[in-house]
Parts: sequence; structure tokens; C-alpha cells
Amino acid sequence: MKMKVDAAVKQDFAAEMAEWIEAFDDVVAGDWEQGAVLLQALRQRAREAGVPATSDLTTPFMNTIPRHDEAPYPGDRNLERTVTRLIRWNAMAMVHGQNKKDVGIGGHISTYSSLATLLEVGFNHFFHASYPSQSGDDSIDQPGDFIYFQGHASPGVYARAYLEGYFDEQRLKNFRHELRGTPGLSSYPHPWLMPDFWRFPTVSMGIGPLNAVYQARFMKYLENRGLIEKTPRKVWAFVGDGETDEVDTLGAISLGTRENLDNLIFVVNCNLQRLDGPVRGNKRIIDELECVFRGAGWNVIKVIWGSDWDELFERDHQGLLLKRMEECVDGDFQTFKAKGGDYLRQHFFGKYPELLELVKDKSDSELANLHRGGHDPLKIYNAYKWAMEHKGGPTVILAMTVKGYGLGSAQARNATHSEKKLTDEALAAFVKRFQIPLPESAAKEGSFYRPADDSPEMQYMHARRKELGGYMPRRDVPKSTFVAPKLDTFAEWTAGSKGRAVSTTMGFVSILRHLMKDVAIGKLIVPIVPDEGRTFGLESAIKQVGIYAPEGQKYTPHDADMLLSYREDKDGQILEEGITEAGSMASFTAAGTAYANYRVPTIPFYMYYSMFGFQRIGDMVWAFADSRGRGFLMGGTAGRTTMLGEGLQHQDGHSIVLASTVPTCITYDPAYVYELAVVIQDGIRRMYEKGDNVFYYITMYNEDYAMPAMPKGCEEGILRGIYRFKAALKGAVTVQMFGSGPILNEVLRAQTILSEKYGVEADVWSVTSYNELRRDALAAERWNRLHPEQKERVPYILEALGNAQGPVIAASDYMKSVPDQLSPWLPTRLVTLGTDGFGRSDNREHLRRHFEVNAESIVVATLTKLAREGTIKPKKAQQAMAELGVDPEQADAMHA
Ligand SMILES: Cc1ncc(C[n+]2csc(CCOP(=O)(O)OP(=O)(O)O)c2C)c(N)n1
Ligand SMILES: [Mg+2]
Repeated sequence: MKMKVDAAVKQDFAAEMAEWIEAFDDVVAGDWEQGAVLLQALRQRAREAGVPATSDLTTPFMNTIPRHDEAPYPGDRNLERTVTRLIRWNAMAMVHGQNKKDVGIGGHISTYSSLATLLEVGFNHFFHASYPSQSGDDSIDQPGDFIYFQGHASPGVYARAYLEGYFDEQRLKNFRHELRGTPGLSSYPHPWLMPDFWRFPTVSMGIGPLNAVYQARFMKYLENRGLIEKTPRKVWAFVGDGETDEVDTLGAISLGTRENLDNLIFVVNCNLQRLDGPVRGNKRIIDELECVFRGAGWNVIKVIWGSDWDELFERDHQGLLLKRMEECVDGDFQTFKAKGGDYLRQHFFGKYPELLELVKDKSDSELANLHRGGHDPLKIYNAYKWAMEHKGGPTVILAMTVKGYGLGSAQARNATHSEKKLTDEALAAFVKRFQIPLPESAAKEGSFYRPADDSPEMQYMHARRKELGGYMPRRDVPKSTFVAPKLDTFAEWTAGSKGRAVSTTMGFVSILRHLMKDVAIGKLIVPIVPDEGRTFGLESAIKQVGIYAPEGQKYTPHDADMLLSYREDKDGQILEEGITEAGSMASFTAAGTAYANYRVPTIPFYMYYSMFGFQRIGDMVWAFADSRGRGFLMGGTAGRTTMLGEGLQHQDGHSIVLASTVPTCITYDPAYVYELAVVIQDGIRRMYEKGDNVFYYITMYNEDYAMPAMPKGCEEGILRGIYRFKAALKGAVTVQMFGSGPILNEVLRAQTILSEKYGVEADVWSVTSYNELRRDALAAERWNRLHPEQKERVPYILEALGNAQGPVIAASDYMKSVPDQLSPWLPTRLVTLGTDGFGRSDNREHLRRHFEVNAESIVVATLTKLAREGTIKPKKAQQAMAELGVDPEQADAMHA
């Protein structure tokens, strides 16, 4: 009896459910969006009622935008198709031709072949090169959209610029030939090499998308702080599906949602392949990415199938087609494209007789040519349109494409990424397939093709770009009107601390606060910290200028009634990034290139634990340099022995070595606040007034000591890298001693001990930059090498030393290789003391003894050197060791 009741209840419920579904269908049929709202409301209601409502992060494997919601294509499809085909051809011909001429020179054709339509729809309808100023003044056109191109697609971008007339044929022939006396085309997007063209280096995978997220954020920062006008400009990042494996690509996407970055659009070119093979052979990368992005709150638009599938979907009333698609993994989809129509019929449609029936009127070649969404302008146009109209957060478009699209036997093959040359037959087939009006002989030669200027396709192409504010990509730098503050405005810091013990970090923070108050340039300063503001004593600055928070401060901070309370503000100036050095570096990059990209010379100061800089995010620093970035990297808690207590993972003794590897990085290791003031003042002058494409890495330490007043006439020495800080105390000088950072104080102590206890007199030099001294010496040496008949140039290190007498003993809180850089030029062999080896948790006294950079070790090193040179007796050095507590049997820190 009970069973009967249950069955009846079940039946009733089934009927009720059918009614609900019917009612829902009615709503959807009337208005698709209302359907979504209704569903959302029901979910909300369910949650309120305590009914578990799971959320689906992945949707069926089909296009997000339903056909009935598509807007018609606004452009001339035929003319656009012609233009795209010509770009495809010229890109391919360029790479092919160069590899024929110069075997092994490289280049890529298959990435662009998959990306072409995705880019072209953007170039024809979306990418604004500029926006008109709302002030009505034409001369201050606002920056346009920013496009991060997939690095390996650069041949297509060059081919478009060729068609547009920006590059001539000769320039294309110089692809990857940058050293032939005529302008070349760099392999990938490099603003350093092509400063009038590329804005963003992207070819180190993951760096482009990460920088794009922070670029979009920085754009809003500039708008919210009133430094640029608000416009509808967007940041577009074209990303490889394989590239999404980089933690950098996906690691910061939540920032997009957190800060409502509706100016950010990612387009992931899901050609299902990377370099070696499938990205996710056994799964579907599009599902995975949909899940990740939706989980992070992004607006996800899938563009999977082209319009020619629509009709099949419509005729398939049982949903079998979708079912079959969802049975396949990416490895299958790749094989279908590699093997052609017959294979597709047998192995895809062939699984179900109904599906075979569905395509029985289609030829094999029609089946082979069924488009993927990422090759269909209409689908792409609609996705971009939706992305443009989406408010409140970022959008990702997951577009399915074919790697090596149209490259005949190379299409969708595992090896297609590295394909660089086509056979004569393949060239002829390409020309035929894409209807390039070239005779077969020219096709086989890989000749370029540009139609006459008055041809309809050329006129159309130019008209589209005119409508969108100009050609892209382009990069230009406005003439600087910037005036740097003079050194005398830093008098408070050059005057010394009047006996008060302070650190260079404290000195820096007060300089920074002073700069932010400057009427002319204060607003341009962009302080950036990865959750280390308190470590560096930034509390006062937080109160002074506030932390940037686009939503303001919605809560009352617990310390509101205190003097230095935590202040967040819509127009806050500090970028408090949280614990992300990579994100902070991306902000530093956006701010350090704003002088060109936004025409606003913002001056970033990025403060961080020096250990977590170059070695952690070195590749991003390299890209920053490539971008012609300007600004100040401030390596805090510097020095392997000055940063006490924290041990092996924190104590940095090598960032200066790493900094020396970046050509545009100027490194300083100041001991005193006045040195810091001189360096910062000159840095602002060089980068922003003079326009030098350099940036600064400056160490700052947390050891407190009295800061002396600046000695007269040492500015040049500070900037070039060395000056005599304290001459010998009395009598004949026999030794020269170099010190940097807080270790200079140890050197000074050694100077006194040597004089008082051992009768040895030494001059003490502050070396602010071994890196700069070496670069100067190398430049002088090179010049001398190439000009044997001319008077020799003297490196600054020798000019500064003049006729200083005796051996040189150098001590640093960095590795020995830092001072060793000067060895080739010094008249005697250098004795270096430095901090090679792993750090330890202990106090400074013990750390400096362990690494042998304390005054006592410096004294002993000096005496031993003098003994080895025969100036004093070895016994004296041996005795000194015992007197000063230096243990000759102590373990070598390098191996300890
Ligand atoms: C950081 C980094 N690692 C490795 C490479 C070498 N590399 C160049 S292209 C490529 C594959 C790219 O695949 P995907 O992102 O899917 O782009 P596609 O060419 O398929 O569009 C690799 C591994 C690189 N450029 N950067
Ligand atoms: Mg790929």
C-alpha cells in the first residue's frame, strides 16, 4: 500500500516538475536574460531556505552566446576575409623565406595561423588606438586600448603592419636580422628593440597575462586619482592555452574580480596544443579554464563552434551532437583536425547512426572545413561585443581554434609549433586555399603580396583603422616637460642625522614622504609594497596619502582614533599589493612605463625584502627593462649580516650580483642617507627629466646608526660609484679600504684599530656602486681596445684612486664577486671580504664574525696582505688574530 502512495507522489512530483520546466521555458522563450535572472532568484531563495544549491562552474561544451542572441556582423565579411588571408600569407612567406635564406633562424607560423581571425576582428572593430579627449581638445587624445599579443604570433602583427604600409618589403626581409645595418624586425614583441612599435614584451610565457591584469588595475588607479581621463579603454590579453599552465597566468586573476576590472579582457587561444603536443590530451582545457575563471568570478564566454555547426545543432533534436562532443577529449579534437573529413565522419559522427544521417548531405571536405568558433568572425564579434558591454568585472573569452590552421599537412600536428618552412607544393596549395592572387611561380618563391592602395580591401582596411583612432601597435614617448627637484631641496637628508641613530630605510621613507608632498611631482609618486609597509616604517605614509582602494574604506579601522591609523581611500596613493612580489612587480611595470603608455610620468618606488626580488621575479625585471621601464626598486632589509635573525631564506647577499645582469639597471648600495638622497635626486633627473631608459636598484638597510653630514664635493663620486670618505688618520698611508652599506662602519672601525693598535694607516672609501664602476671601466677598456692610436681613457675607478698607495681591502655585506668586479683594473690584487654562503639566524655581531666581514676580520685580512707583500712580519698578523679573537680554524661560511 505504502509503495503505491510513494509511486503516486513521485508521479505528482514529476508532473509538477514538468510544469515548472515548461513555465521556465516560456520565460526563456520570451526573454533569455529574464530566464537567467529567474534562475538566480531561485538559487538565492533555495539558499535562504537552506536547500543545498550547488553551483555549476562548467557549462555544456558549446558556445555561451546562443545563436538567437547574436548581433549581425557589422563589417564587410568578404573584404575582411581578403585582408586576413593576405596577412596570413605574408606572415607565412616572411618566416618561410627567412628560413630558406638563413637556415635555423627560426620563427613561427602556426600560432598566428590559429590566432588570425581573433586578432583581425579586433583590428577591424574593437581595438582603439586612441580615444578623443572629453575636454574637446584634439591635441590631448587619450591613450587607446592596450593589446598584449601572444609573443609567437608576432609574424602576423608584422604582416598587418606591412599591409598597412608601415613596414616595407625590405623590413619584412629583415625579420630576425637585426644586426645588418638596416632596421630589422625582432623575433618577438620587444619594446627595447622596436620602441616605436611594441609596448609589451610577452614572449616569456605568463608574464603578459600577469602584467595585463595589473595594467588594467593601474589604469583604474590613474583614473580614480584623476591623473588620466576616464574612457572606455580596455586591456586585451591574448594568451596561449598552453601558457595558462604558468602560475603567473592564472595566479592573479582574482584581482580582476576583487577590483571590478571590467576594462580587462583575456582571450585564450585554445588551439589545444602547446609546443610538444596537446595541452590536455585526456581532458578539455576549455572546461578546465572555464571552471577556474568562473570560480574566480570572471565573466566567461566560450566560443567553441563556428556558425556552420549551428544548423547541425538545430537539426539534432535529441541533443546527440552535444553528447558526442562531450564524449571527446582534446586529443580527439586535435586528431579530427589533423586527419580530415573522412576520418571525422567515421570516428566522430560515425559513433551514432543518427549523427551520420545528420551529415549525410555533406562532403568530406565540407566536414573537414566545419569551423571552430575561434575562426568564425561572427562568433568572435559577438563574444567581443559581450565582453565590451559586461560591467563590473573582467571577461575571459575561451576560443577554440586550430593550431597550424590552413597549413595543409602541418595543421594540428604535434610538431606544427616548430614548422618554419613549407614545401613548394604546400606553398602553392596555401595560395590556392586562401585565394592569394599570386602566380604559382611567385607562390613557390614565397613572394610577398600587397594589393594596390586603391583596391577595395586596402581602402576598407585603412578606413577601419581610421575609425578606430589609428594604427596599432604603436608606441611613442611624449617630449618631457618634467623638472626634477634640485638636490638642495633634500638638505634635511644631506645634513646628517645630528647624532641620532637611524637606518637608511628610515631615511628613505622620510625622503619618500617629502617627495609625495612636492607640489609639482608629489602626485606622480607611486609607492608599492607587498605587505611590508610596517617592516619599512611606512605607517606615517599610509596615514599621509592613504592606500588605494577603489571602493574606499567601508569599515571603521580599529585604530581610527590613533595618530597613524590604517587609511584606505578611493584616491589613495599607495599600492598595497598584499603578499605578491610578482603582482607588485607587475604594478611597478605598469607605473614605470606610464610615461609612454599613458603619457603620465609616474615614478614608482617598489619596496620589498631584497631577497624576494631579483631571484624570485627576475624574469619580470628583465621584461621591465625590455619595456624601457623607469623607476626605483628599493631592496629593503638588505645585506646578509645586517638583516639579523631571519636566517637562510631571508638574508640577501646576492641581489646586487643579479641586478648587475640587467643592462638598464643601475645599482647602488648606499651606506648613508645623504648618499641615498643624492642617488634618488639624480635618478629622478636622469629618468624623468633627461629621459634615460634606465631604472634603479637601491639597497636599504635596517641597522640604526648616526648618519654623517655629506662631505663637500662627493656628489660625483657617489653617483659614479666611489669617493674617499675618510682619509688616513695620520702618517704615511699604506692601505686602501673599501666599504659599502653598513659594512662601511666596520671598515671605519678597522681603520681605527689598524692605526691605534698596529700602526697601519689606511684611507677609507665608500663604494656606492661596484656595478657602475665596472660598467664604466669596461666601456673605457673597450674604447681603448678599439682605438689603439689614441690616448687611453682612464676608468673612473683609477681616476678616483689617483695615486692612492697600497693594497686594496674591500668589505661588503654582499658576495665577494661584487667587489671582485674591479679586479682587472686595480693596480694590486684586491682582497675581498664578503658574505658568500647561506645565512644564519643570529645577531649582527655573530653573523659578521661568521662571514668574516666584521672590523676584526678586516684588520686581520689587511695585516695578512701586508705580511704577504713583505711590508710587515707575518707574525704580526698571526698575533693580531689572537688579540682580536679571529679564529683561523673557523668553518668557511661558504661551505658551512
Ligand atoms: C617561460 C617560457 N617557457 C617556455 C617557453 C617556450 N615556448 C615557446 S612557445 C611554447 C608553447 C606555447 O603554447 P601555447 O601557449 O599553447 O601557444 P600556441 O603557440 O599554441 O598558441 C613554449 C613552451 C617560453 N617562450 N616561455
Ligand atoms: Mg596552444
